[in-house]
Amino acid sequence: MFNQDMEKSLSKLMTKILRHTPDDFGVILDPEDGSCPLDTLLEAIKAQTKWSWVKQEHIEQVVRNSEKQRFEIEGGRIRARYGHSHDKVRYAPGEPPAILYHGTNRKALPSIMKEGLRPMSRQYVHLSEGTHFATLAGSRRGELVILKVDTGHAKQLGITFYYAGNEVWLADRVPPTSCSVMEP
Ligand code: HQG
Repeated sequence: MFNQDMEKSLSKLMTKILRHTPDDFGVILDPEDGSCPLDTLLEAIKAQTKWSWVKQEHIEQVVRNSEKQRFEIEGGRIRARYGHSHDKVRYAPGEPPAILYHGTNRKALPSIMKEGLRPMSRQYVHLSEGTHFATLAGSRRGELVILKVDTGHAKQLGITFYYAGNEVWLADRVPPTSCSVMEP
């Protein structure tokens, strides 16, 4: 039986392979879009003793049920849409809404207001069109703080924004003067 716990656990393994350490699983991701054939991912997962029974439909179920739409399947290939720490996936530059949101925690605020938003261990800073995604992200590490990013201001300072789909935008960095704390 493929229950919710197993689905979550398989999703974590998939993010590990598709975002962070494909080499550890013998998977080579496309250097442009970070994708690999669905078959390749399936074989890499099945090579793990614990997951030897997995079928393509289980992977498809994880993709379908991910509230944050972490993955994308197209033309027999699969990729993580965002969140990479491994090679830098390329995205087309886009025209973002005037305001984007970033969820963080109270302790990180002084440093962010001094040096701006940095990708830290990922390849890009993660931003969203609405506050829901930002709330999910920022609630993971202590007291939630939501930052509003003035994208027009950031663009004037030379920042490019990239669209990763499903309301998620990425940037190489965001200057501190483009960020303000959203009052509750
Ligand atoms: C913070 C998860 C100090 C930043 C999430 C964040 C999201 C700084 C942390 C997605 C800083 C990095 C991405 C600075 C940024 N000084 N702290 N200058 N600049 N930070 O996880 O955006 O469930 O790498 O505020 O929910 O939190 O995995 O990025 O707190 O959607 O699909 O440094 O990943 O989605 O943390 O999360 P992360 P994120 P999944």
